[in-house]
Amino acid sequence: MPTDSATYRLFFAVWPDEPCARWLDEQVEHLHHQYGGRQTPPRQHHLTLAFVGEVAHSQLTIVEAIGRQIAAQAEPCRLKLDKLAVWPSGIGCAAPTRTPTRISQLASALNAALKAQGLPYEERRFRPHITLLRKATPAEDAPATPDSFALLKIDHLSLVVSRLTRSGPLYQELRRWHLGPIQDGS
Ligand code: 2AM
Repeated sequence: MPTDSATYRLFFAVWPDEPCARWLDEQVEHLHHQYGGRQTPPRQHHLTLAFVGEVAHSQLTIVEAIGRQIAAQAEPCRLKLDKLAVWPSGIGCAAPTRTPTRISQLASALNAALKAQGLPYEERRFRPHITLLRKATPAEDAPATPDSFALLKIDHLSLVVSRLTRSGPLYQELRRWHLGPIQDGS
């Protein structure tokens, strides 16, 4: 049972559907073979739209209200994942060559709403990616362009809590809203 002093490490994200998740699983294998590192466990791949950070239990309802409102104002779209990268930070990821404006706007709207409510928000430029590896060894040779791509359906918004454990972060979806006008009163 949460107490008033409990804090939650939160972020807003989108989860891949089955075909996209399978494509990501294949790419993890390629990338891991070449760059090593720790693989993101299966079923934990996600696209972070806005990282919130630590918030108090009492602020949870405000974050939920932001998610519900922004999701209702957004329109579904798709993100074409067509490249792999290994960043100097050791993150190996799948990413889009091009980011549709709707997705950048969704990320900006979330961050602006968090800021307006005095909540923590991400100030760094939005760089859409799905983390596949951590602690990978970057090399001079960038990963080859995959011979296929996946379409990530941006049709919902999830509020996720991240719990740091000894074996890495564990993610739990707290809420999920469909993008577009509210239909079921949720
Ligand atoms: P990453 O995979 O590139 O680390 C949960 O930690 C999710 O929030 C991850 O997708 C993580 O991205 C993302 N994230 C974005 N900004 C973060 C930050 N400042 N600290 C931790 N995670 C962050």
